[in-house]
Amino acid sequence: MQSEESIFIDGYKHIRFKNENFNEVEILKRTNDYFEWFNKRRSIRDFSDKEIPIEVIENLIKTASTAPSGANKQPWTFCVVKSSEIKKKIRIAAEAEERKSYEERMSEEWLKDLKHLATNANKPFLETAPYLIVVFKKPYDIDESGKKHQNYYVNESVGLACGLLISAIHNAGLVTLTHTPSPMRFLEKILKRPSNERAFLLLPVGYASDRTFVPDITRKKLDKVMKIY
Ligand code: IYR
Repeated sequence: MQSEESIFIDGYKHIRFKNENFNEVEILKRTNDYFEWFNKRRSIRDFSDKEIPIEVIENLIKTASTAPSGANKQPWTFCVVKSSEIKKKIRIAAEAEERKSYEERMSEEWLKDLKHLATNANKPFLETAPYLIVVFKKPYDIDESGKKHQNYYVNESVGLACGLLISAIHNAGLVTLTHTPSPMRFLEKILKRPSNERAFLLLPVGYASDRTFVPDITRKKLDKVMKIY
């Protein structure tokens, strides 16, 4: 029996998709408003230690976890670090890696490219921000019997989930930074993640500190990033 609301394809249930429809004037306004709001997003390195309810973090992660993923495998784990002891461990390990990167691993050109952002190996935000979200990717899943099952387009999927997470954080009036203290293996050890998880990105989440300055940088002009065929 097939009803209006659902059909079966190859034995699998498909449910009727319903979406809001807007007229062209509304679409133009909504897309422009969304752009203007989004264009205010900045990567922030100075965090306030003001607390945030865990329910807010749960909502952010529920949003991120709506991202499209290869075969809908949702190959991610979002580890939320609230504990100051664990934050301290992460900071010590991250700063050790960053010192090596800034002193030995990064090329002259790379260091020159970062100069205008005023970054360095010190990462106080890893202890100041009320939460760190450490995102792990899962190249494969392990079932109860220990068998491995491959996931698909894992980097794309987890990257998309991180993008949605960043947009949800911005929507909440909170701030974050896409921090990549490479190599990130220490995060797997400190957070005792299973063997199929690899650290992907670390995002401190919180309020910006009261007097925060960000580099005076601009987005590329539309004609540099968009080509119409
Ligand atoms: N991960 C280092 C270095 C760094 C690299 C890039 I590419 C940036 O855009 C910013 C920083 C750090 O977090 O300082």
